[in-house]
Amino acid sequence: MFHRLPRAAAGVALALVLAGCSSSATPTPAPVITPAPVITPAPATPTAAPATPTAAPTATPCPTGGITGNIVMLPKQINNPYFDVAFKGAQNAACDLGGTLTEVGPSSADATLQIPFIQTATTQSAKAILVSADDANVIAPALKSAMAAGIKVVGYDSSPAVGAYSVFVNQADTAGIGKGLADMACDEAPNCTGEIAVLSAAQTATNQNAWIAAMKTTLTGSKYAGLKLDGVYYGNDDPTISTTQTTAMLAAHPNLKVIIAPTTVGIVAAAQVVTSQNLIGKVFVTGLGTPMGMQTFVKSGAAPEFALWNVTDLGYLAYAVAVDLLNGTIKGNPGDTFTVPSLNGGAPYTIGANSVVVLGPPFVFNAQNIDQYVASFGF
Ligand code: RAM
Repeated sequence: MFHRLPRAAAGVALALVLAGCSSSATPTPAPVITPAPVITPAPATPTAAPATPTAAPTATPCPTGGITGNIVMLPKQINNPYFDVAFKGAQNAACDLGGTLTEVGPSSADATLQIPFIQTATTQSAKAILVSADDANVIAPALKSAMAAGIKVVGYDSSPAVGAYSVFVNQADTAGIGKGLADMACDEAPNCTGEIAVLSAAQTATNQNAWIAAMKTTLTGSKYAGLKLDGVYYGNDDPTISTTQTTAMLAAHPNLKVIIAPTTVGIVAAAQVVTSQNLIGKVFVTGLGTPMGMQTFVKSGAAPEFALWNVTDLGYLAYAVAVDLLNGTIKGNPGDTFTVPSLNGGAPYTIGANSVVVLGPPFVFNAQNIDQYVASFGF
C-alpha cells in the first residue's frame, strides 16, 4: 500500500523529525501532517560578504564510539542521483553508529562491472558491503566469497540472489509497489482505459523486474480491464538511452495514454520527451521518481502522480543493519528483530522470509504535496 495524502492537502507539510546528527526521518506508519514551515525568502540581491570573516557554521560532531572499520557501499551505478541520496543516508548512519563509509561503483548499471569492486572490498578486508544488484545472479559468486571471508553483505534497493547476502533491505513491499504502479496508471489513464507501456531500468535489475511482475499480476484484476500493456522498454538508468527508448515507444504506439517508469532516471526522461513532443494532456507519465527531479513535471501535468520512499532512510537502514550484524545484535535470520532509534518511530523492525526487512510504505506525490515533500525530503 502507498501512503496517500488527501488531494486537498495543499498548505501542509510532512513533519521532519531530526535525531542526533542524522537528517534521516521517516514518518511511519503514516506521514504526520503539520502546518507548513515558514520559509524566509532569499534576499533579492546578494548581500556583500562581511568584511571580517566569521567562522563557518560547524556541523554537529559525530558521537564517539560505535563500530570501527570500513563499510563499502556499492550502488548499481555511481552517477545516479538516487544513489547519492542513499549514500548520504548511510553517511548519517556512519556518523551515528561509528565506522567509516566508502562508496565505489561503476558508471553504468552493469553487474559485471560491480564484480571487481566486490573483489577489492574482499581483499581489503572491508567489514561489510552494502550492495544494490544490477543482476542478482551475476554478482552472487563474488558476494558469497566475501561472506566466506567474514564480510557482512547487506543488499539494499535491488536484491542479490538469496544466499548471497545476510539481509536484504527492501525499500517497500514488492507486491505493494506493483499494485501502486497499476493504480497510478489507472488514475492517469482517462476512465482507467487505454494503452500503457513501461520504461524500465536495466533489463536484469532485480527490483524493477519484481515490481513489473507484481504490476502485471495486479493488471489482471477487473478494475484494470480497460488498460492494455503494450510492452516494456529498457533505458538502463541512462538518461540518453531512456530518452531514445521513450521516443521509440511513442512512435510505435501512437495511442499510448500512460508511461510507467519505475526508475528515477527513466521517469524524468519520459516526462521530458512527453513535454518536448507537446504531448502533455495526451500522454501521462507515472512511476517512481524523486520529488525534486519531478517537481516541474508534476506542475506542468506531464506527470500528475508518482511515488517513492525516503531514500535517505533506505541508506541509513542498510548501514544500521550492517552494524547490527557486526555487533551480533542480529544474525539476519527470519524473526530477528532490531530497532533503529531514528527510523520507524523507534518501533522494531522484524526480518522476514529470505532475510528481507522492509523500510516501509512509499509516498505518493502530486501537485498538492510536491513542494512540501521537496522541502522535507531535500531530494
Ligand atoms: C533508479 C534505480 C533504483 C530504483 C529507483 C526507483 O534510481 O533503478 O534501483 O530503486 O530508480
